[in-house]
Amino acid sequence: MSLPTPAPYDRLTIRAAGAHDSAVLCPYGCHVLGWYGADGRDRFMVSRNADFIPGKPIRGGIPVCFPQFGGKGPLPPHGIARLNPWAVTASAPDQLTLTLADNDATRAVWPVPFRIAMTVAVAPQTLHLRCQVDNPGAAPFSFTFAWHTYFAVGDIALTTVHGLAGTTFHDSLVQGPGAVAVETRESIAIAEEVDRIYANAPDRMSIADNGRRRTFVVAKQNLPDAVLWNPWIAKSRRMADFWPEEFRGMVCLETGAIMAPVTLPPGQTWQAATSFTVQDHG
Ligand code: TA6
Repeated sequence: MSLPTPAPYDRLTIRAAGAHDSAVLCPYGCHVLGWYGADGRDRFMVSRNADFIPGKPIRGGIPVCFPQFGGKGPLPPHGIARLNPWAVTASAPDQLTLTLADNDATRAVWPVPFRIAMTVAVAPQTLHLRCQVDNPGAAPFSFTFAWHTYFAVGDIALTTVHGLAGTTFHDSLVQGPGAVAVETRESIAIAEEVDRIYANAPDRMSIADNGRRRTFVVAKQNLPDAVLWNPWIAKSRRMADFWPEEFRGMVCLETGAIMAPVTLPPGQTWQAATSFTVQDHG
């Protein structure tokens, strides 16, 4: 059965069975734009200045970073997956699967046969992400990957991140040997720009959104690394697709395979997942 082909920025909504939770995504980048509870409050942040322009990334929600995380490489920052429309290949009331396979546009930037499929499923208080990358070609290829999730928080000054104590991180804001250190804090507060890749991070982490009296629990599978990012004041002002004060209402806690690229032999498959659970404290 061929599924209807929505336009790249069409809002596709999925709803949890027997609950009020819902999520909204668009085919462009297989980009999750929103995740909502019964109260209608967004659990993700999308900038009011976000671009919805072909060829540009959407600021907020869950950018899919593939086949390159970050800007150090031959591809556009965070790769090409978030810059191309995906096809809807499976649909149910509470979940959608979208797929991007190599085409003339992707091959012009990254001359590699690939297929990436992502399933987004919503359940009570929970959002599940699953990803599968296939190598249909005759040669191996390597990639890095991340879900670059922008969590909405009531006030960054009242927000703490947990679960990373003892993890080695690479501070993207520091050059030289001092860039590598071990996280010592069980409770990480954010009061300046932070941009850290935590290598081999625990599979369970959390964000205490004390401003909105809720906790986000992040559980990852087959994604060794995590990224903690907040642009803070100066970088926020340099981002045209971001409102200068929006850093106060967001934090990125990302799950990925970043430090060690994944090499996929011909005919092989790579799978990974991440689940978000929100606990409301009333
Ligand atoms: O995940 C952190 C990071 O790599 C930061 O260095 C910052 O560049 C952020 O991603 C946003 O990247 P983007 O290309 O979406 O502006």
